[in-house]
Amino acid sequence: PAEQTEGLRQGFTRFLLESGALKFGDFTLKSGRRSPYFINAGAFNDGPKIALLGEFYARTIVNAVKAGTLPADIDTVFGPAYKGIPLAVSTAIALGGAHDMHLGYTFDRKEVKDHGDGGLMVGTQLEDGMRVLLVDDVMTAGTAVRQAVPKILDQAKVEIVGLVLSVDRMEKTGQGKGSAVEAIMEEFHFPVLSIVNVQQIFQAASAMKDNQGRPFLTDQVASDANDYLNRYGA
Ligand code: OMP
Repeated sequence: PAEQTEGLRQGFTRFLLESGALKFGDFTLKSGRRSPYFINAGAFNDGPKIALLGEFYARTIVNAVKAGTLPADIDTVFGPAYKGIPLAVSTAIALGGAHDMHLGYTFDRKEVKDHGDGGLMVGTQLEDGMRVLLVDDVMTAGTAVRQAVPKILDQAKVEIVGLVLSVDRMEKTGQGKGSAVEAIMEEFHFPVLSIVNVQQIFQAASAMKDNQGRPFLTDQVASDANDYLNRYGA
């Protein structure tokens, strides 16, 4: 239900703010854009935080399965190395626990291994006909995902059933008018979901206070974010 999704977005926004994963300042992005905010999934760096992060992914996936956006019979969750590794593992753990969805996890090696079991992939090996769900942290221009998809499809004739992100920054690609997420969906023909998008973050955060009663967002931050999205938002 819509109310539950709303709760999920509010809860995740609070988690981003309280964990320090969402920072305000002056950040140069991979794309070269200078952004007044940055989402660093590396801030989810201890057991409780990574477990909670996995739970947020799992709930987003379960909701999408209920809505028919994702199939129920997914074989494995793939997270591109390195940052995608804890995402895939924590998501698979959360799905297998409270949500009773038992599936594998898979990630790629960045270096070639020529001894032992060899292989480019770690975890559940990709085989023809498998259904693979991609997870990643943040999408700006979609470069990270464009690199991950061919690596997966080179391994076996799998079906990529979708991509789940923590945050959709809702930015223009630089070519064409749509967002990077829209461009990826069109190019690869799978749904792209996010736990939250940047508009929902700022909407939810504007009403939130830290544990000392101070608002998380200053007027300056809100106005800088608004300017940035007017320029780069899709
Ligand atoms: P694209 O590959 O352009 O979609 O950018 C997404 C990647 O940039 C992420 O996987 C991160 O490596 C990094 N990033 C963040 O982690 N958080 C942000 O808020 C913005 C970026 C970024 O550089 O665009």
